[in-house]
Amino acid sequence: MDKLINKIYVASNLEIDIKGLEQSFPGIQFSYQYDAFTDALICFSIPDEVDLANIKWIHCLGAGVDKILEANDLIPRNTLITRTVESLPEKMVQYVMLAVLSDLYNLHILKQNQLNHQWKRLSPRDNHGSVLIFGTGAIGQKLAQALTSHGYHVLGVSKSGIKKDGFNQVYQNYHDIDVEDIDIIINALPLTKDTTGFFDNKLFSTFKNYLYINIGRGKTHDEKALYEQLQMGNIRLAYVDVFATEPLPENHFLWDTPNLIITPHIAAMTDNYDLTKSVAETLKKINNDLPLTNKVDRRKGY
Ligand code: OXD
Repeated sequence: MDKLINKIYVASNLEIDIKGLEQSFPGIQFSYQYDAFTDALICFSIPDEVDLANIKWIHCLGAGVDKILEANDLIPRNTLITRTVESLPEKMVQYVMLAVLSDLYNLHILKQNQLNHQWKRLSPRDNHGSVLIFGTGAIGQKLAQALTSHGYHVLGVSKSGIKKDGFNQVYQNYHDIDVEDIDIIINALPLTKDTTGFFDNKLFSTFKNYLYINIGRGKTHDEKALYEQLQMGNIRLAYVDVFATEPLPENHFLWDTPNLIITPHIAAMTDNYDLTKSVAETLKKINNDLPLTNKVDRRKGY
């Protein structure tokens, strides 16, 4: 990428520290308006008004770059794409721990009993089973470390099958795993051509009586299959934060699905501080030719 960036269009409601950034990077202008001098973008998806031919750098507001890569064919070959990571993995850990602990204590059943004025002393579940995380990137690794420190045995599935920090073992194929042992499945997959609809009835029904958590993207699972597997009880409880269509339409069948906790894409939201820090650190590395840990591999799609 040509390192000379002049004007960065911030296509977001997040208030980044423009004054501080402009002081740290003299010569670079940040603006909430697009104009013909714009040669870099901070966005979640490519705004319609942008002429991509002039864009040298695109920084994604979030960790998932699927919306930006919808325009991959129109983005110049040399354009650098980076993403925000910062505190997002830690926030994902909090969300996952919320789901895991509320399942452990049967919170959804206790709440139902409360609504029925019923005092039933359900013992907490035991937590001896293994956790299986699909996706072993920055977020998957942070989850694996946190769950390991809570005493869980953590397995992973990834395209490469390469062992990563926090995982006891990583597989290329979920068929190679001892299915009886799996008590919790976490879907932290990025959305790519290969992962679209990856969680289907076949995958879901390979495992039995598990907690399922999706913090990745809604389109990586088949929502009808999710509904059916919850009905059949293969999934005992699901926490789902992401949906094929967001906002989830008012008349969508998932709203009334038993044992499904719906959260409106709030597991890990980028805030002003995260974004400012991520932009500053990425720019500093670009200027000093340092390796970027948040660079997107456009061919892989994440
Ligand atoms: C993200 C998101 O990609 O919020 O970070 O979905």
